[in-house]
Amino acid sequence: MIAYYHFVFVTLFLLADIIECQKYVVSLEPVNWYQALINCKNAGMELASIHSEQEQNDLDKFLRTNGYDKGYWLAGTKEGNGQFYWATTGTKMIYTKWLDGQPDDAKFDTNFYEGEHCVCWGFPSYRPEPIGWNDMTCFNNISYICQRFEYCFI
Ligand SMILES: [Ca+2]
Repeated sequence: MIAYYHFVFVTLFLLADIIECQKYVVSLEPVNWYQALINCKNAGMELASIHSEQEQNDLDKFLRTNGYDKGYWLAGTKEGNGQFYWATTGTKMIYTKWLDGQPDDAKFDTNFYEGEHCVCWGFPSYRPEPIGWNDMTCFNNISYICQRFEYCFI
């Protein structure tokens, strides 16, 4: 019997494709971007980053399926020269999905006219469609998305 289960397990293992996939967790606790980075780390995860259209679609599907439709911090931020990068991987932002008119580095009195340097998915008061990214003041308190890479069977 044990040999049979071993056979079944090995067969399933060989038939299945193993891919790298992401597990996403949304925290609705509103915090600033820096705290979101720390909170994900403390949870054994990373603030979410998106490197391809496939990843964006996977995340969008996860958010829609679970009814998350507001604004959430991503790990994007920018250097002094204005180049956006992912703080968790240190890589330049190549793939982007900015909302129309973003990033606008908006300067207003509540951010002391210093502009917007951190990236969020949507707006805090945003509803789905179209979906995309917005640059915001890093000290805004909003929800955030953590991610962790896992291996999945398909
Ligand atoms: Ca903006």
